[in-house]
Amino acid sequence: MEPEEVEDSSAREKPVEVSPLAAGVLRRNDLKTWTKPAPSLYPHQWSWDSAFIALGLAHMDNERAARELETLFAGQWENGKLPHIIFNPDAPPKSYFPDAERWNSATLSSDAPSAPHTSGLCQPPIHAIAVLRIWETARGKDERRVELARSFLRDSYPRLLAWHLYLTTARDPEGSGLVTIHHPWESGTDNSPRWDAALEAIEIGDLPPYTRRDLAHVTDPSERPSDEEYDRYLWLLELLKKARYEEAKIYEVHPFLIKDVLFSAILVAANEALLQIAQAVDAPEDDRVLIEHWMERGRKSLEQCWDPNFKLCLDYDLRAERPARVRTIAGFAPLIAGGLSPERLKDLLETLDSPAFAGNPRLRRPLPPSTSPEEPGFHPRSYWRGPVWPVANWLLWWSLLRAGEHERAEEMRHATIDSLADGGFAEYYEPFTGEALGASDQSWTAAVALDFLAAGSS
Ligand code: 2M8
Repeated sequence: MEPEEVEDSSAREKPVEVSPLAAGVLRRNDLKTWTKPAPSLYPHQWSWDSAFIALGLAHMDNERAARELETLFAGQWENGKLPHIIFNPDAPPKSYFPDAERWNSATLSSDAPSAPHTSGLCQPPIHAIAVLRIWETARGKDERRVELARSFLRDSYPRLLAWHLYLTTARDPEGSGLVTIHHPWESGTDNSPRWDAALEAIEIGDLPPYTRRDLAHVTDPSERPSDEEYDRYLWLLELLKKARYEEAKIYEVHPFLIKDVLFSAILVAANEALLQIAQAVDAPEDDRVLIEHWMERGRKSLEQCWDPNFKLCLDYDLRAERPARVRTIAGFAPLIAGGLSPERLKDLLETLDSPAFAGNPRLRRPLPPSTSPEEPGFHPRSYWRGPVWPVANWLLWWSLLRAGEHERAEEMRHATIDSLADGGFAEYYEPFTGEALGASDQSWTAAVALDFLAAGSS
């Protein structure tokens, strides 16, 4: 499984050849039908990691890329939810916590599959974007490959539609256009200061004892969430179990209900991809009208979350009935959702280029830190509190391209490839020094590298 045509002229001049190294990471983390996000820290299948991984694999082996998502779809819940983790029965014991037993989803919810075991949460819906990429990379290749990709597209479409239907109904009973998350882990940006105020307001009850496993894999604990944060994560999990993962019940009683703008924007972009898939598989006209409606409603609702002072979009805490006033990369949600007015695009680019983000003079490279260095909750080494994440760069790069901002997109692509050439395929990077942090050999970092490189060679 070697990368095909993923050479990039900028990377070619560098002492390090990024493409074969990226392919090597994906190969080493490959478990045949799915890929571990990282060699030891994450021994199970994660939802949005697998979608990004499929994007990268599409450039190496189209069939294997499709298989990655098929494995994930096998864990889909009856109600359409794609779970955030599918547990690997062969993972070394005590390698990750919370494990399948702690989630206990198959026993608690009739919506959950009895096998494979899954968590009770979900993650941002990159999947339709990945499915479309698999189709795009297969087109123009040999007939067998095109046929396989076409049949994958046909099989995936109802899965994706059910997934988006779940998000636009169960996760948006108000019909607002914004997705409600039940846990910071659903945002994918776990310990971002976006969630600090909401988490602080939660009173922890009788929490069953637990042992963190993540710290055994990362040497510096300051790079991971704190113990206080973990207690809150685990307490929320207990509450979700108490509600037997029932959406209506959760809405009634759960203390953490937040309209997540990044999640919602990714859903709009994924609906744009789903619409193209619907066209390709000749889906009923009604489906297409529905998907278009979701896109339009999503974009409108993000506009309502706009903060004119920060010139960014803000999450909304349904329990506290107020926006979370913190500047993080999630604020660029409207850029990801697309369909912007020229004025809004200008505002967002101004914020992106400003010292609050990629224009900060202390940065090693012009890449946006996950949290603005001007925020009190910023921390340059701590997970989603400040480090630069290549997957987040990918999302912004892709969105800049869709917005017609080719020069800026190229700058982001080159700066990200350079950071990987220097630091390897880390989970995240210290923004001022470029130091590699978290897990090494992180699959989605390698995967987006392959997609970045393919864009340079096309
Ligand atoms: C991180 O999240 C998991 C919990 O889901 C963890 O910290 O244990 C996040 O970065 C998340 O976005 C990512 O999908 C996951 C696996 O890479 O790790």
